[in-house]
Amino acid sequence: MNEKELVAHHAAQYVSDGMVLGLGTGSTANYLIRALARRAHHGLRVSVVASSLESALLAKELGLNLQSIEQVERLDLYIDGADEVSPEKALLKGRGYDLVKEKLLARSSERFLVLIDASKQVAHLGERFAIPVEVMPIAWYLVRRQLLSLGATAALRRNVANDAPAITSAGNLVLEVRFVEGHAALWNEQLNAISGVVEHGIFLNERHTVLLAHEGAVQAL
Ligand code: A5P
Repeated sequence: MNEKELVAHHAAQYVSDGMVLGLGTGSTANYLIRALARRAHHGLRVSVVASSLESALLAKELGLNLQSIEQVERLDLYIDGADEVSPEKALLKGRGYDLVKEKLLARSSERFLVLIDASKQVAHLGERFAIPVEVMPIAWYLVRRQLLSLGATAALRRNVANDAPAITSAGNLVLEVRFVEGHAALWNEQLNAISGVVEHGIFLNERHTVLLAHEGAVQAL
């Protein structure tokens, strides 16, 4: 069992009967979905909503009770991975294509559980990856100009074939942004103030719990 699998298996124990659970996206989330399906096969009653088609298909294939986001009245818990976690527990997410739903579910849930291994820990956000800024297609150039005026760099994310800009599941473009100075709280404020920005990958520590798998053990940060 690798550390992503270990932390996902541990997190699946946090789920209790009758919960409505949001499923994240990525390899750690996939391990969680599999662990959850095993518990459901032993009697756990849970409804799930997915932050991506990939997670929805896996949940359905494994027999989980998949609901659409528009149907659920409440979300008890959202469980997902992250790309970076700072010492202040700020998160960087969004290297996939479903940031809009990830953040919607994370923010709409009573609790948000973040699952990481030690490779995700950074001294400050943006250390390893650019900040994903999801923008309306028509707005990308104007948003980029505002970001440059803030002293940031911003490049359109390319698709895997590198022959066109990447398009997210929500039909938007993504600017990969790097700020020269400042910190996550300031960047969060600046990005939230730019018209045409649909979502960005900075999750300040609102109230999420981070579970870290390290050297065979899992601890809550
Ligand atoms: C999806 O957009 C991302 O935020 C993922 O949650 C993040 O990239 C972590 O992915 P892994 O669990 O595959 O490391």
